[in-house]
Parts: sequence; structure tokens; C-alpha cells
Amino acid sequence: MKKTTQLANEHAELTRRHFLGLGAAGVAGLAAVSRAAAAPQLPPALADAVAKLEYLTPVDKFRFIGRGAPPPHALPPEKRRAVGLDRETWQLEVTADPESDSKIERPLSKQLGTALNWDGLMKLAEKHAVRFLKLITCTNVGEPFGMGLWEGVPLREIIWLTQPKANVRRVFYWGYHNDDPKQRFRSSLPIGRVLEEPPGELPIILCYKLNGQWLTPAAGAPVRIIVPEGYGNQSVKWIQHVMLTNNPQANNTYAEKNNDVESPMKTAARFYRLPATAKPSQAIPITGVAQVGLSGLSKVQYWLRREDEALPPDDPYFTKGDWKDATILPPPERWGGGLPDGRLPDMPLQYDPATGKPRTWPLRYTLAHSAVLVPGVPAGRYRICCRTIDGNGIAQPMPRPFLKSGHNALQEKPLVVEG
Ligand SMILES: Nc1nc2c(c(=O)[nH]1)N[C@H]1C(S)=C(S)[C@@H](COP(=O)(O)O)O[C@H]1N2
Ligand SMILES: [Mo]
Repeated sequence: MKKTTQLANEHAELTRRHFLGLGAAGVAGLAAVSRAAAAPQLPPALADAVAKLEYLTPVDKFRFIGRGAPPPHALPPEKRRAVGLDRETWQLEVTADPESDSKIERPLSKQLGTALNWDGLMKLAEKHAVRFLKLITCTNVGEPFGMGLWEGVPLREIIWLTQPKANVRRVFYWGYHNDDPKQRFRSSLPIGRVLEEPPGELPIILCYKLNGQWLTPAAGAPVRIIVPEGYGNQSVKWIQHVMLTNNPQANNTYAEKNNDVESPMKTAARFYRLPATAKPSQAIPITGVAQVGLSGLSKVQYWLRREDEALPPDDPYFTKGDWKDATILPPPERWGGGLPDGRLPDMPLQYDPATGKPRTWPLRYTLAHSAVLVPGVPAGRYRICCRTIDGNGIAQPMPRPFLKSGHNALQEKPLVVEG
């Protein structure tokens, strides 16, 4: 993941505090850290430090994308209003696929005057609103788009309102795309995924808030889908149509570009702050971010080796490397992201309301931060790699020829220790 503005603030603050906690006193920036050994355990000093972390991406630092000519978020406000892209005019239709034999008793349709409007959604929200932390990351982009606290109503609540009766196997959904079917950005899910999830998993939601604020046009206002475990393409923005179908096949726009659209988010580590050069025998501060995918995250590791060192034979995926652990940083107490006082407004689903703490850490489908002080090495040219060990104890990225199911290559960088 490249150094990007959306990550820069939260990560810099977070990791700086980590190194401070390791006893590298008087540190103004990471480059100044030159002593202290890597500590496998977080020192208690960090507990205080994490109270000041920025962990969520402020909305204005998020990377948002959207296709269309013009893209829906670029329409002028009066046009947005006219096409149902503001809160007063928004309507969601939930209908049966006319090309299929799905039966639903009470479609939500504009024609019948039964479409769900903003007030209807807010009424449902009073009873069913949920929040969760989730990273938006694209199948094809190594660098994540932003970490958000998303709020919405589980899509199943709306599906149940339509009283589905028979022959529904899949849910197709799309947003407003200039009233041009060719511009539609469609996604789909098995009906079973929408109706329930295993304990500890998160619901598919009709989402209207990011970091405690109404969605902005670029973020998909007024309402978008969020699929917690998915890559970005499943989280369709400017949502206006849900179609229940007996067609068991995915109809996703993204599949047309050779993407594996049902692949859940993968676990992968990336360097974040890695100096290009270091001094002999001086500790090297390195920080990283790790996308925590379906298989979870138990370790972030690095492997530093001399460039001229012969690699073990028959080990193309570096499984025999001399991997060392970095520290995965703990949950912040200050979330940043533009939340008032940096506090989480309401308990996300990943938190236990009884303790006010996350049920597990790090959280799946979020971004974890890591830091390590690599003990100093003699002058020379080096290569450094990073990887993760997932929640199943398996090194990630696994050997993966299938980048179209989620960009996930093992990262390797040069490092010169100058004599
Ligand atoms: N309506 C619509 N929704 C969309 C897209 C789009 O082009 N149109 N792009 C998708 C893709 S490919 C990604 S990666 C995510 C990015 O989400 P973000 O813009 O909130 O960061 O939006 C998804 N939702
Ligand atoms: Mo994407």
C-alpha cells in the first residue's frame, strides 16, 4: 500500500506512539528513532498513548470511485434531487425479477406507491440500525480506500417487508446510473447471505452514514449497500433497486472484467513506513498496515536478508525465510475520522456492550496497523519482505496465481544500510 493521505495521519500518529511506548524517548518523527530493541509485548505506556490515536479515515480523505457519464456524485444538486439522489426524493424499489418466477406478496414499487422512502428507512432505523467498522478496498488495488464506521439497516429487514413467498435464490441490486441500463453498476448476492450470517459475522446493510455523518454524494448518498466481507465492488452506491430472482447466477458488472466477484477480502500485509536507507547497527523503525480478511490476522512478520544471500532452493514463496514478528497495535481509544471527540458514537457490532471493548482484535474486514524496530545490521544491500500469519496459522499471501480474486502479492522492498 502506497503512502497515501487517507492513511497518513492515523497511521503516523499511531505508530509514533508505538515507538514512544518502546522507550524511544524524545522522538519527533520515525526517522529519529535509532535505539531500543523490538519488544514483542506492548509496554503499558502505550495504553495511554492509544487514547490519542486516529484510526478511521476522515470522509474527506477517503478515496471514492464511481463509474458513469457523468458519475452520479458529479450531478448538480437539483439534478440529484430530480433523480432521487437526495434524502427527500430517494426511493428504493424491491421487486420480483420479471424474467424469473420469483413470488413476492408485497413488492416495494414506485408504480404501486409502495417504494421505500427516506422516512420509511429512518423508521426502520429506529428499531434496526446497526454500525460496524469496515475497510473499503478494491479487488484490483493494493492500497485500501478508507476505514469507516458504517451505519445502516440490515437489508433483510426490507426484504422481509416484501413477503417473499417462493423461488428466490438471488438478490440483484443496482443504483442510479443516469437512467441508462448500460451504465448500471450491478452486484448480487445469494438470498441466504442477505437473510442471515454466522454469529460474529456482520449483516449486509442499506447504509446511510459514514463516521457518524450522512453519506456524502461521492460516498454513495443518500443510501448505499455495504457488504462487510466483500471487496468494494459489492458495496453498490446510490442504491435504488433490489430485485429478487430465481436466477442462481451472479449478474455483477464487475464479473465482466474477469474479476472473481464473490471472493471475500484477503489478509495481506504492506509496508507503510519503510526507510530506503539505514545506518549500520542502528535499529530500523518500520511500520505496516494489514488488511484483515476472511481468515483473520494473528501475526504480521518481516524478513530482512542480504541481497547477495542465496535463497533457499525450491522456495518460491519464501516459506523458509527467517521471518520475525512485528507488533500488531491494539485498539485505539480515540478513533479520529472526524467523529466528535474521536469517540465511537454508538457501539459497533464488533464491540461487546457489556465491556465496551472489541470482542476480538484485530477485527476482520478492517485495517490493522503494525510497527517494529528491526535490530541494526552491518552495512550492505538488503531486501525486506512482509507477510501475515492469518487466524488459521497460515502464512498469507498464500501462493496465489489468482490476483483477480483480490490483489494480494507478497511485498518486497530494497533497503540499503550505508557504511
Ligand atoms: N453505483 C456504483 N457503486 C460502486 C461502484 C460504481 O462504479 N458505481 N464502484 C464499486 C467499486 S469497484 C468499488 S472498489 C467501491 C469503492 O467504494 P468507495 O467509492 O466508497 O471507496 O465502490 C463500488 N460501488
Ligand atoms: Mo473496485
